[in-house]
Amino acid sequence: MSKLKEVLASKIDDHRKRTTRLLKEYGDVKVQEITIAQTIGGARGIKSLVTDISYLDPFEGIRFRGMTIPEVMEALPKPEGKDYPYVEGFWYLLLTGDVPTKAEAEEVVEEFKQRRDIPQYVIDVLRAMPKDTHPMTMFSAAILTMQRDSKFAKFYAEGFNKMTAWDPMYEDALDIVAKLPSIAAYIYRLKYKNDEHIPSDNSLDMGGNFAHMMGIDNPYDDVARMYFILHSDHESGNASAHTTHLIASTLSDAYYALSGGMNALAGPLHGLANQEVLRWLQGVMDKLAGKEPTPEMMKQFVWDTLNSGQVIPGYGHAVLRKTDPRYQSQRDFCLKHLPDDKIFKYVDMLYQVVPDILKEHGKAKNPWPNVDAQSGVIQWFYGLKEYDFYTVLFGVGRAIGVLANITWDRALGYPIERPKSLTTAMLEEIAGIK
Ligand code: HAX
Repeated sequence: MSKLKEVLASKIDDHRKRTTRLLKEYGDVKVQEITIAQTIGGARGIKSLVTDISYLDPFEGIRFRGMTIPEVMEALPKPEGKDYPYVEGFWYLLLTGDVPTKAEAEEVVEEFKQRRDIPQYVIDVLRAMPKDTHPMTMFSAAILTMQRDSKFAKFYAEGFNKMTAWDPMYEDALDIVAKLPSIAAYIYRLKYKNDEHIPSDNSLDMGGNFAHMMGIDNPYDDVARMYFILHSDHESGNASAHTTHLIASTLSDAYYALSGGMNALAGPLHGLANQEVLRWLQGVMDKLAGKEPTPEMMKQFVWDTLNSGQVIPGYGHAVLRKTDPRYQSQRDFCLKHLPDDKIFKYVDMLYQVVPDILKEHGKAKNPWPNVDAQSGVIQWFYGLKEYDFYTVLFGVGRAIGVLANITWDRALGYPIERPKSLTTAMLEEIAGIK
């Protein structure tokens, strides 16, 4: 058994006692009251999910296993000479809550290498899809296609045991996380690089190998490491994490669950916002026909978008009430590596003008930028200009968080999710409307 799996097994044993105690001795303690606005309004703020993998504070932003983004980037082991940590070491951290040593992280690197080749039948399915299929459709389909190999589904068919169900879920999760960069790179090169593919390099870690298979020079390897880590997890209520959790709660396996989660990520109010930011900026640049925008011009574009009834992509958040630290982290990267880039300057100008406009507009509860406002700029700078691919990159990262979560869901025996609905007449009665 790998060190990671051994540590995880012992953490699960300890943690089960805490969940059992809460349920048995304190199950009737109230967490909160719920309003009509929350019931109608997309369950906003309703505390009905549990995860220990990450926590999102509205004013501080995300913490992974209690650590801020800069703390994670600092603490985790890095490949020799690189600025960003092994994604494999981050996977270890999310699963166990422990910062791995370099040797422990590198053991996971080796384990991922063993599992990263894509089955031929997945390639056949991708190749059979119409060429204008959206990359997210291809990505989700590829994940779903691999369901036939699910160890969890086999385990269920052969006799399910609630106490050990996390083990095949973990094995599926590992198989999937290891393969996703290969699948993403295959889709990219099939669609945009004349169907010419670059075989994986066995000397490289996940981030390094992804950059290599994409055919993009370094430091894109560090971009990949940073990107996958930043996009991994945002506690459990966001649409992709929640969808994955919901599907897995039916004892569906990780392939079904993640494919569904990726379909949620593909919505423009969620992960697709990263492509929308670049699409929107391209529209601005086309209108300017090469001229530099002034802040006044930029303000006008923002107002035109709002007045036409559209949202400003990359701004606002359902939980956050300040600038997203994932945005900040990518901004720091841009300031170091591409301070003079034209699109970065546009994005930075947006940061100067959009919050005040959204405040004046008076609708958005959070006028500040989220992760998606900054991420496309970096990809564009390194030559990845096909912006409809950006959400796939988000998906590779998000898979790491949600798959760690559903492994723990099975470890703690969380039940099938089934909230209750009411009718409008019932709400009117509760409100005292005659
Ligand atoms: N531009 C214009 N209007 C906005 C807005 C924005 N960026 N953000 C919110 N609003 C509007 C909402 O559309 C809503 O309008 P209505 O009352 O007419 O329905 C109103 O402000 C209140 O919304 P809210 O409570 O502030 O925000 P929600 O929790 O309902 O929605 C969203 C959060 C992220 C979906 C929203 O801010 C939005 O649409 N942002 C733009 C799209 C985007 O960047 N999405 C990615 C978010 C991060 C993420 O999940 N990444 O994957």
